[in-house]
Amino acid sequence: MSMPFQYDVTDHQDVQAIKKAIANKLMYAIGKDPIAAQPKDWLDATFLTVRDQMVERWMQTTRAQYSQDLKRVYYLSMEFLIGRALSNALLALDMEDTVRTALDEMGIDYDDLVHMEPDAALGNGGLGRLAACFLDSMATLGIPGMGYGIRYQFGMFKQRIIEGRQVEVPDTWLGSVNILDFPRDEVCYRVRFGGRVDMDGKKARWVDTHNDVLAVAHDVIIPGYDTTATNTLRLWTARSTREINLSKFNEGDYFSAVAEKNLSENVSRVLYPDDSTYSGKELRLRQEYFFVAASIQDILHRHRMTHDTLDNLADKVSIHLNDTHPVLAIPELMRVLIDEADCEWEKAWAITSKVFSYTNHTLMSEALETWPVDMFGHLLPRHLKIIFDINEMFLKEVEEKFPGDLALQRSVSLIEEHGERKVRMAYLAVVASHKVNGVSALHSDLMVESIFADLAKVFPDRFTNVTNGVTPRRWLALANPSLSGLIDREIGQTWRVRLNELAELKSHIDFPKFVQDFREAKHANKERLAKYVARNLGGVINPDALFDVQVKRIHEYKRQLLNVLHVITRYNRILRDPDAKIQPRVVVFAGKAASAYRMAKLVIQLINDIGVKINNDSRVGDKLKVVFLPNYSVSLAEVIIPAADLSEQISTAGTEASGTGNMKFALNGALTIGTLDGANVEMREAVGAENIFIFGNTTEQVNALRSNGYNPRAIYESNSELREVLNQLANGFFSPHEPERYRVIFDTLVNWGDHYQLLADYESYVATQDKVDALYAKPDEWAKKAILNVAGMGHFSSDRTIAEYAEKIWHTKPVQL
Ligand code: 26W
Repeated sequence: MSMPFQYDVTDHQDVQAIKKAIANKLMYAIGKDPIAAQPKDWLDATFLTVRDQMVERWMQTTRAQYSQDLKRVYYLSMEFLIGRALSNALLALDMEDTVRTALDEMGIDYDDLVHMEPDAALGNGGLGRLAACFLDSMATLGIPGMGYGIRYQFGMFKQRIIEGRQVEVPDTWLGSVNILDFPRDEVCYRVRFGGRVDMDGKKARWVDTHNDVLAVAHDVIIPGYDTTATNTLRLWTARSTREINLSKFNEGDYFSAVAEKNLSENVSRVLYPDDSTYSGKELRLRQEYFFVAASIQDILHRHRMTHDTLDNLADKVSIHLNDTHPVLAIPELMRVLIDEADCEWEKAWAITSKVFSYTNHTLMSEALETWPVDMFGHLLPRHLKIIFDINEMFLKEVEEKFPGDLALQRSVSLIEEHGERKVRMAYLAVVASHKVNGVSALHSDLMVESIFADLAKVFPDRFTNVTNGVTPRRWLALANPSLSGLIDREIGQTWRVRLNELAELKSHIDFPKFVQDFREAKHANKERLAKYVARNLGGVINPDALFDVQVKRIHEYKRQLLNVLHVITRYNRILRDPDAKIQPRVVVFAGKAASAYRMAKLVIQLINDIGVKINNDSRVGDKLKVVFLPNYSVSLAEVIIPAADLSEQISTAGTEASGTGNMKFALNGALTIGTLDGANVEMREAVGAENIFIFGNTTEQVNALRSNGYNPRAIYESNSELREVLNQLANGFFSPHEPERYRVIFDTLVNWGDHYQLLADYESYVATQDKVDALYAKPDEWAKKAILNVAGMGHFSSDRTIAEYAEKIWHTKPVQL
């Protein structure tokens, strides 16, 4: 017998050992003398030291997963909005104190170092951040789960504000630290495009493809919190099949030799920065196929390492589709099973339709992916044929269940036939998945009443709800040390993995000392944000004012404009009656607009313009300040959210699928002002209706207005305060150098139908804001309600969400370690 390998394992909580490890990394891996090392070198050395600690756990988990032959979940997502990795890893491994002391003894400031790390911003917003929270929870629960995505060279753009306007700057995150990942050059698959389908009798062959590209794996380690369990996020990078075209190179055409390589590698170049309108660009379709084709090959390869058949695939593999973006995995798995593994169609379908499940994240028709049949057929001819075949089989099934109902067949067909023919990706996802879920109770109900109403007739048992959640590790323990330290002293530390324990805080509202400490924790976070504002914007904000915060993507349905209407209303009130007592407020906005979304960009400009006017008006002083913080990101959210008193969740009822920011705010002790939309509905139940500010029309009322005729102009004419605000927008009050700048906003709201019904909710919103002021004037009462919000958030942990997925949808069990 050979000797087992010997590893030199460093004790992760031994300060001297960690110091030595960091010094060794600095010298042998980075190649720097401590005297000459730059801050970034120290960061890299620390990263490598921490990574070593994770690798051991990672291998242990991987070995256990194989030996226990557990069912695996593959979470396919075009987006993973991870944020910073180092501080999160140190929290998971319980190494923060050790590393802090070790660095301190070497003369390096821990906090400075941690804040140097750029965010991994491989996502747009809610959907991408949800995927990151899910990875954290899957690892923490020991679910054998793996994420698959794209390693974009350029992630979400950086937002600069120049003269009040958004300017997009490329995000070159890979230029700096290479987080915790391992390049896997040997894990490499060919992905084919184009060509045609040859029929050899009944057997189809996909041939003559061109512009093929290689997908190379990068593995990111995902540590679970306080457990050995560690999962993997595998991200694909495109590499040209030929490094450069040698014949062209030899002919002296150096430029086109390199250009060809660049073109094929473009597929993983950049994240599409649009999270609301689907754009139908061919490169996007290429990206989608690229990452699912590589992932399916990889999944099957892994299965075959321990099984000699694909017959049991559905017992061992669950593939989850994060929205429709990875839906091509369905025809791709069918193709591999039929064309390459010689499965019969029926058997291939039986396997495929057991393997997949799908989450819908939006009801908005403009966001639903449909691909023109022509474009699709050019890029993926074999897949188009498979989709047609699935459709034929499916429509037969519909005919059997509902004989002669041609209208139903037309309505559920995978191919949209009116106008240009298009493939409906969401329908394909529903037809091929064994479960389809929405992301909040309301959203899941609306989903089967609206976009999938007819499909739900055919598959009544397929649809379900799994309400979103957020990871309490990043969103409370990491982001809010003041509050989490206080909670630890009060109820212990295990809320990090059993968030329901926060309910114990309910009875503590009767302890004046605790209420006082809670208020002080909030105040400390507000001071932290005020410092950030002073440093980055130069403005002074008063931490004693009420911090009223709306941070999220800028979109008309989220109604940042309604917030603006209220801010201007306040401003006018202050000017009208300068001596009236009014609750001082700081209204904070942050968020990115899709680069082609004119209205969203105009809203950003408006917020900045009213900020200039109000913040410089000496009659206003501390009573009102408006701040737009540039470049909203995961790490900025970690500073903003803990500092909020009031969380704005004010979308038109029926439009926000769930929201997850709403949960993060309440978890950090903010009160919500919101509509009965998305998860706000369930949050109201969890915290009690008396501890949340709900206003505005319900989904039913919104729909009734839409169908019975909604007249925003009548509201404009009847409400004088509102009229004043809207007139100021129309007449250039906030843009004197360009008086027409905001006319289009006035027209959209007053003359063009006000699609998101801002004016319908204005009065109720402003009246509710007045109630907010009144409560804030009683600091202890406010604090008690805020505590009850924290205490009520147990349900909104992504651990609960993932446990529900595992039980109801994936049927997976945790690994035993
Ligand atoms: C094809 C363009 C595109 C890209 C992304 C359309 C739509 C999307 C996403 C579905 C947008 C998104 O992030 N949706 C959000 O998902 C969150 C997680 O479930 C929810 O909490 C938010 O309410 C929902 O807007």
